[in-house]
Amino acid sequence: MTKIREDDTIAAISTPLGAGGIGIVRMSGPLALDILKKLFSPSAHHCRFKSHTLYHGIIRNPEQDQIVDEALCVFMKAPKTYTREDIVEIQCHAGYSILRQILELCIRHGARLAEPGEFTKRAFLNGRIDLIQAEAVLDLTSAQASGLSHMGARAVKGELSKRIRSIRKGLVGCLAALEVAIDYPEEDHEILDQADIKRILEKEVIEPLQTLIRAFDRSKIHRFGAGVLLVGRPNAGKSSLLNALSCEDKAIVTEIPGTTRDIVEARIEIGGACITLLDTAGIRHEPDPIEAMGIGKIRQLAPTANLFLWLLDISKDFNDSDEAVLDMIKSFDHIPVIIVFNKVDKIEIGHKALARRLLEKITAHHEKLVDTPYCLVSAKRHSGLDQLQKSICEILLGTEARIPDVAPNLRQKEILEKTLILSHQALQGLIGGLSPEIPAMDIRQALDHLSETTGEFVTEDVLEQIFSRFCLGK
Ligand SMILES: Nc1nc2c(ncn2[C@@H]2O[C@H](COP(=O)(O)OP(=O)(O)O)[C@@H](O)[C@H]2O)c(=O)[nH]1
Ligand SMILES: [Mg+2]
Repeated sequence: MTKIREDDTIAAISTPLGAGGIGIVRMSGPLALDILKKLFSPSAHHCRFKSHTLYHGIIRNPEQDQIVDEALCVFMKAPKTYTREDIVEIQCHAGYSILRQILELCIRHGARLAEPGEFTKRAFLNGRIDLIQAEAVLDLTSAQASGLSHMGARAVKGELSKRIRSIRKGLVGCLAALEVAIDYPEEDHEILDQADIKRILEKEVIEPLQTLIRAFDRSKIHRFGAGVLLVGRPNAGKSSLLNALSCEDKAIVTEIPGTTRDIVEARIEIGGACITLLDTAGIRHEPDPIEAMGIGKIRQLAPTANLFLWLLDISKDFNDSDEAVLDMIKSFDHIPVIIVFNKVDKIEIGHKALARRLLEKITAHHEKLVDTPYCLVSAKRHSGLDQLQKSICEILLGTEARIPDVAPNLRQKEILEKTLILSHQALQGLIGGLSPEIPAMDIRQALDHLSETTGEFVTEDVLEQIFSRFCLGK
């Protein structure tokens, strides 16, 4: 990313490219309105470009006096804008050629192409949002499922920043008291005594830090999604189940065993998290060469999976191929499993007894699966899927699958961990009766780390890393 000159005017297409109704070209900076005036002929003759008011008109190429598009334009005067600079948005039709022509006109008349994330970076540099809020904007623009957008929306509002500020306040209070103790060691201090400092460190610093770090762990699946691998012998109904769960017709389903050879993916949302279902080749005792390659792919993918759904045909007995599946599952012992007895529609009665009998055989081969949850479904009739989704949710997100309201991202969590270690160290120092200089040093360092979360103290490298992950136009 090039070094930003904050006094220039930037422009970008701010809506995704592709077929759509409308597209938006956005400009931010001191020339935004002047450029708009050169390109835009408002329908209303008395148009004075009042701030935050939408005007209808035509965008023209002034050199060739050519109409580019009919548009709605808005000028937003600084500082009540996203970047705290003057902003112009030109809403036109979404065709790429139109958007590009308008962007080129903006650039020809004095703007420069924005870097990825530069609008948000300006909002940060101009003090409208802190770094946590800026990163939350990134979450909001990339969220595939409701969990991340829920956390993102709260962080954009400043709720995570508020928690961090409160921890900072605790640390600052302790440091101030320790500094008084360093400067005036002989006197009794009114501000905070040792017991107060310890209590604040514990209750207002360490505990809230631990809560936030735990929230990161709880939010991991919401943030990064999860991979669920469907495994089972050929014809167990894996592809049918992928289609049923995703309500799509993604994978080919036939009665011919060995139809699926490549991995087929489908995304679904469970408990607010984005889950990638991966349909795989059937595993059998003696695979043909192509099936064997498919099974090789499963082995490659398996270590990254968060969960196996092991499909069995409830109407069939446990055989060598099921045993081959079990061997594969056994070799990834740390990955949880849900046993899915499929095709219950083929059996009139006694599903549970049949399932139990199969379970006995499974556990006779692998005792560890004794407490493994199981579900009875019919992928064909779409029955039992709610219960299956519930089990998936419980395993991936826990029984109390509430989406955390605030949770740090990985960068912030790593900083919080460093802050926690130093705060602990300070507390131990105080308990151990060290002279106040030493815990004060720890707290000062903890504060330095903490300020990297909100961005009061942050290097250009870190900023570049963060904002380069944004898309153009945000
Ligand atoms: N009766 C019944 N047939 C099913 C069910 N699920 C799949 N099948 C059939 O079983 C065959 C194999 O299904 P498929 O999904 O391709 O199995 P895969 O090889 O495990 O991917 C197809 O003929 C499906 O129509 C089910 O729940 N009930
Ligand atoms: Mg298949």
